Amino acid sequence: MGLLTIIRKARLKERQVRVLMLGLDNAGKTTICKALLGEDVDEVSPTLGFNIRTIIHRGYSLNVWDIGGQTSLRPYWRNYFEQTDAVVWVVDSSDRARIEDCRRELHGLLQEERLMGASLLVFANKQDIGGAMSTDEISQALDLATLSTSHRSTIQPCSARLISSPPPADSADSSAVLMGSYSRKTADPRLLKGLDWITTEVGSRVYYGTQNRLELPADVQIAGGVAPVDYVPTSDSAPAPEGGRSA
Ligand SMILES: Nc1nc2c(ncn2[C@@H]2O[C@H](COP(=O)(O)OP(=O)(O)OP(=O)(O)O)[C@@H](O)[C@H]2O)c(=O)[nH]1
Ligand SMILES: [Mg+2]
Repeated sequence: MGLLTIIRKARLKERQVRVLMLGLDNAGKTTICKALLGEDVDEVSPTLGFNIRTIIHRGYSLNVWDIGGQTSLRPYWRNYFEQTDAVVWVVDSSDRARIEDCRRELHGLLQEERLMGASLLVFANKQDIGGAMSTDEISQALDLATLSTSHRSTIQPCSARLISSPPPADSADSSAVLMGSYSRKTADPRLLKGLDWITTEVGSRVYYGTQNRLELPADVQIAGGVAPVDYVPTSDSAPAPEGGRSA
């Protein structure tokens, strides 16, 4: 096991997760971060560099790097690849005109050697817009089936601008963890499902890594589309045997 792998596993055991959030400009990356942090989603402007946001979810600190997606900024994405545990690829589901650009960028990105160990969560955002592409359409257009042979992946429909009413104070809803004290707005629960998937993925690396198949805690639902592929540990990815614990 290489030194970087050891460092990475130590970090995961401390429940620190590095998440790279990428996608074409206007996809809704920054809005998703704001929604997940209970911030006002009406206040958003194009990201010209990057934002780092820490989202606490299920006892994990997800350090989310939200990078600007404009064409001129994409060459700089590679500056952020190191030590990435999960890539969150955000798609504007209403943007049919650029879905081929979106596919090309995503496939180019995942060729990167430094991202080989990273899991892939695709957020099919803007589902609130009439005529938005379904997750099946997006899966096909992005050819996620091919990517799932090299990266564990899933696709999750969502709408970062969808505002649901807060659950009751005694609710066990995991969004309570995210929001701390509730603001007026709460995030689309489907965004939280995406975070559930990431934390389960990371948990599986630390706790289930020696098994051939990813096992999920009973309360975790995987989004439709590309289900997590079977986990075949490699010499680089198999951690020392651990007791089975869920994230
Ligand atoms: N209708 C709708 N609009 C959304 C949704 N999510 C984001 N938007 C809007 O899409 C636009 C772009 O959102 P951003 O969050 O700035 O997109 P971004 O991916 O961060 O863009 P860059 O920073 O340029 O890469 C904004 O006008 C948002 O209000 C959504 O789920 N539904
Ligand atoms: Mg942005």
